[in-house]
Amino acid sequence: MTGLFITLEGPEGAGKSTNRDYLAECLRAQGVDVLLTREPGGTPLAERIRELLLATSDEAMCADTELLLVFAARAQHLAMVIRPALARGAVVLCDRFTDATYAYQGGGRGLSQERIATLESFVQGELRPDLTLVFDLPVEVGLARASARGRLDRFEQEGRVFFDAVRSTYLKRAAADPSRYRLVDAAQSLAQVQRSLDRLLPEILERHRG
Ligand code: Z5A
Repeated sequence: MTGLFITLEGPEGAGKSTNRDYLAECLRAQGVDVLLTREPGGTPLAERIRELLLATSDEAMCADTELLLVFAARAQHLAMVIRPALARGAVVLCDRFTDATYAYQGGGRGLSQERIATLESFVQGELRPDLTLVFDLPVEVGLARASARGRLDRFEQEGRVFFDAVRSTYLKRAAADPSRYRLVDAAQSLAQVQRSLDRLLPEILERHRG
């Protein structure tokens, strides 16, 4: 068995967390060692950075600060959680990773892809996800799902233009590398989404067995 790094991406309310848990259940039923985690966060220190990133405040956070905080949390998460789990051969299911940085700080905030790529190499070295599931859905559907939960965080308070840029960045990245990305139609019912994941399971198990 080799470690396998799978990330789940997509806009708000796309069902990443719900489906990450479903996928974990399916893999564990096959006897697979699964580690569930998320970004920003995944360690106590990185979760504190997450709180800084999501909290609304009177002082606006500048885009470079946001970018550096995201990568600071990621450095900690990689060192303490992701790399050790991959080294022991686990399947790591991570709710968001660096594709979210390209989508939110790149697409949404307008920071250059080159600057993000520089930090990506600095923090991750050669490590990239083996497989990335992009849960895609119309912006208004995702925002309606997120708003139904109540108070909106700092990102969820952004406007339509921001979320359109987030979505289109994800779609462009997925189209550019079909060997790594799988697009999931997240506007379908949860049962239909889970059937799509069932169809991906054999590929995941095969990749894990190396
Ligand atoms: N961020 C960033 O800017 N840069 C970065 O590098 C990283 C992150 C890593 C926090 O992420 C924020 O951090 C995020 C981007 C930024 N921006 N925001 N906001 P997060 O992943 O914690 O936040 P989120 O995307 O808002 O999570 P979420 O809204 O919880 O979405 P989700 O995990 O995709 O959805 P869910 O919790 O599984 O489902 C949401 C609801 O929809 C829930 O009631 C479900 O029961 C329901 N649901 C799910 N699927 C369905 C279907 N198919 N039909 C109907 N209802 C459904």
